[in-house]
Amino acid sequence: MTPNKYALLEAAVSCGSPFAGSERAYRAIAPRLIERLGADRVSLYPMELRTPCADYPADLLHYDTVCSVSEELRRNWLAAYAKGEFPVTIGGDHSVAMGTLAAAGETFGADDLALIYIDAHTDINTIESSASHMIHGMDLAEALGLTVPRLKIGRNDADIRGENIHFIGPRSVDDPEWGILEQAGCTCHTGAEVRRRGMNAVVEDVLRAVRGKKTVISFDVDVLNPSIFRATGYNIPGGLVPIEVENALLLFFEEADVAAFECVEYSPAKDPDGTDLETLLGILACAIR
Ligand SMILES: [Mn+2]
Repeated sequence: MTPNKYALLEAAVSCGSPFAGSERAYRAIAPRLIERLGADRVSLYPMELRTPCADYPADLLHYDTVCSVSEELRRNWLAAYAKGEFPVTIGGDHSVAMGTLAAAGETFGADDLALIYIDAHTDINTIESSASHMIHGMDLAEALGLTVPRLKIGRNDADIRGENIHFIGPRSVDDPEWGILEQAGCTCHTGAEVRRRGMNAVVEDVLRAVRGKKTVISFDVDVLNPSIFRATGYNIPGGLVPIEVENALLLFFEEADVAAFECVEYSPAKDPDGTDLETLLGILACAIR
């Protein structure tokens, strides 16, 4: 089903990650989506760029800034959904998934929500396990209610159950994260598994698992292979190619009950000639139509 109206939700923060740049992604992407879809099919939810806070706890870097963005995003998401619009979060670093998942968990209920997380990483570190203390690596531990109460967005302790989280494409997973995601019951289809079995086989498994659930798709552009796409913080070899992500998105949007979409970690500052933006817009055209 094609929604009548998309809500384009800006999440203007990059200090949940070690790299500046992604806080301006919405300003590059949104005008192009409006151009393609037409202004009458788009509602805009812009956000002020945040100055990274100067003081923050050593174990949660830029805590105030990151959490204020996720809280504002959550409010905008809920307002858009209440108007019947299809929420599209444009980050920002991946910490903004805390705002998206808080809103989706409150709307659909943790038991009825599934997440397809297309990313080179699994972002499931707790405060205790994180070596970097960057919140963009902890957003799923937050959504699962696995980490400390002070890192909490929205009303629910847990916005989703681990068994309803399906990763596609991870190839850079911290050692402690394997234990956390296994304990939580998440399913991880690594980049290597996609290469070995093919994307379609992985998509079939995920479709079967998310059947009957409201599904959020969170797409981190760093899942892509750096030979093709480099405009993001981490350029890790062994990634997916655009057509794999495009096919997966087409199938998920055709066959799953996709209720919200998110695209994060695109950095216009690392894309001076705009080549990667064109690649990204081709991928987004398979999700937002
Ligand atoms: Mn990532």
